[in-house]
Amino acid sequence: MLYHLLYPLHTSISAFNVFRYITFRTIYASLTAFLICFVLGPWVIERLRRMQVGQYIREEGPESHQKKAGTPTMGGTLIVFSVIVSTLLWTDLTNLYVWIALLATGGFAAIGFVDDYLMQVKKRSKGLSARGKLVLQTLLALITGTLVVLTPDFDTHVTIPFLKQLSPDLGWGYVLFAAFVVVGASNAVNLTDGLDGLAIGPTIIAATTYMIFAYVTGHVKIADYLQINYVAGSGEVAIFCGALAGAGLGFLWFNAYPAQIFMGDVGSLSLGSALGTVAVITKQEILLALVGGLFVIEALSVIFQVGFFKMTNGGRIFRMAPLHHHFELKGWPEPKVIVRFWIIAIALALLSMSTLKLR
Ligand code: 57M
Repeated sequence: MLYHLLYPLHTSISAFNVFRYITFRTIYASLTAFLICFVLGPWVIERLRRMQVGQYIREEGPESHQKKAGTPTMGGTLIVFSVIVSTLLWTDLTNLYVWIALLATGGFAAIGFVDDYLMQVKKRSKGLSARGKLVLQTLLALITGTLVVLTPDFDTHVTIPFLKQLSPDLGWGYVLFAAFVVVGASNAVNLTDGLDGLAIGPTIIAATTYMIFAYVTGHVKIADYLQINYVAGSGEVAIFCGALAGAGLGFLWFNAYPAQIFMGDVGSLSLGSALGTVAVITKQEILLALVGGLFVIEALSVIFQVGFFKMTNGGRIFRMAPLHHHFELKGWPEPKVIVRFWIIAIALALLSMSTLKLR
């Protein structure tokens, strides 16, 4: 909105020329989202406490988690609110990709909100059924994928990291591929959100990485130099990524160990879908498996644990899945698990950025 209101005034106030620059608006979108979370955080925590939206802790979890019972959850409402307000404030509102990213984020937040509400407010221990949640996620992801493919000049070739020559064109099949990326990312972040700050930290790292990808992908000269896909208009999505990272930092202020608030499914499902949607828009879809490699590792630990359990009638690979619980049960203090997982996330993000040159 500010772009439309203030940039046109640059002819009389030259300083307003700065509003044309994506870099400037990305920085301030990030700071705006951070400040909204930072300022509203205490009020939201207090409101959730009064509404008794406190986390129920399942007995079968690690003993150390029992003391977390009652921690306010559904803090993802604050994250999503901050991202939407900041994005609307700082982006070019005629950009279709921005609206697609907001639609996916808001839609997945709504699914998570219903699940949290049923579980935490209506005290229905299971919330939405796993199948029901997956159907809703898939439908929304298919709509997101279709909108992306329908965007003028969108290229339905899939980018294969490191292999410049190999880039298969999926045509309309790209909608299914995009939906898989979005739903997969959403659920992987959800599984990871099991320790204080464990999901939001890598989300900030991934959002910052895709902020860079979106900027270079939307810059015709840099995209040409790097020999990556040029996606006209994807630069504005860097501002959305900046808002994601800023809101994440603001939320981390309160979700840091010992957490005063959890994000809930409303946060984890929406943040994952936001990263998946941005990965599709910037044509760095498969690379998300590296940028968000920590989320992939956590999801795979569950898949292998459940698969092995079924194959061996009760055998376990890990002491408990997802992987963060395995290290907790090995005796690592929670903060040590969290920070070491953040370190891995940073290393994977740096590796993913190197693929822009290694082609
Ligand atoms: C999402 N939710 C956390 C919080 C957060 C198939 C199976 C692997 C599913 C998985 C599961 O239930 N996943 C759901 C993870 C939960 O966090 C809430 O959920 C929101 C995210 N969706 O925002 O509201 C608990 O995580 C802890 N937490 C923190 N700090 C945070 O900032 O400490 C969360 C955020 C919270 C709190 O204790 O209650 C979760 O862990 O459920 N199931 C599991 O992950 C369970 N694993 C398991 O059963 N493993 C089995 C099989 C099935 C693989 C095995 O290894 O044999 C573990 N989680 C729980 N109990 N709660 C262990 C058992």
